[in-house]
Amino acid sequence: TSETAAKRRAGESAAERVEDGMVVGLGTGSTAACAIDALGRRADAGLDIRGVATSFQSRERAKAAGVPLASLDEVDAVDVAIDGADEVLEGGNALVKGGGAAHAREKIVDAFADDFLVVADPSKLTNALSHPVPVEVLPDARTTVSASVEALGGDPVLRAATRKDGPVVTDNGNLVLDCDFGAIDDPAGLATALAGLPGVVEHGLFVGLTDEVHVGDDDGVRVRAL
Ligand code: DER
Repeated sequence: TSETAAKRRAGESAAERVEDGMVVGLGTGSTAACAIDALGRRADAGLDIRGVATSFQSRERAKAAGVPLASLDEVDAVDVAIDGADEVLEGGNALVKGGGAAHAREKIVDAFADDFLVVADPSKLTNALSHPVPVEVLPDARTTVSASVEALGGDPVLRAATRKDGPVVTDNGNLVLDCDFGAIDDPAGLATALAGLPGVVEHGLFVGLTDEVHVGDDDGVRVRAL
C-alpha cells in the first residue's frame, strides 16, 4: 500500500533508535520499507549497521536503500527489529501480520530481537483484533488444518495468487490459509491453539513480542513503550 507521511514518520522514528554497530531486523511491508529507507540514509552518512531481511521484498528494499545485509546465521544477536502490522492492539501487546505472507520469517527475526519495534499509521490501531489470521501450512496439511480452524470457530480460505493460477506459495514453499475468526477476544489462546495444529508452520498473531509501538500521523509520531 502507499507510503504515506504517517508511515514515513513511524519508520523514521523507529530507525532513529538504531545505534552504531547494531544488527537490525528489517521488516516487510510499506511501513517497514520507510524504516529501511531511513536506515539506508543513515548508513550512507556513516552509521555502521547490518540488516537481517525478513522476506524477499525487504531484502530487495535494503539493497536498493544501501543497508548492508547479513543472514540470521551470520549474526550473534539482532539488537532491534522494525516491522509493520495489519492490526495492532492499542496496548501493542498483540498484532496481526500477513499481507505479505512473510510472517514466518518475520516472527523468527522479530521474536529473536532484543527490541521489537512496531511501526504503524493510526489506521492499524484497534481495540480488538479482527483481521483474518494468516496461517502458513505445509501443502499436505491444507485440508486437515482447515478442518481444525473451523473447529476453532474460524473460516479458512486458501490464499489465491493474483498473477498466476493457483494459490500463493510462500518464500518457504508453503501455502497460506487466511482464517477469519471475527473479533479475537483471546489472541494468546488462539495463537497457542493455532501453533499446536500439526502442519502449521507459523501464524500471523504476534503476541507478547512488542517492545515499542511507533505510530506516525499527520503532525508527528507517538511512541509507546511496553
Ligand atoms: O505483511 C506484512 O507482514 C506487513 O508488515 C503488513 O503486516 C503491514 O504492511 P503495511 O506496512 O504495508 O501496511
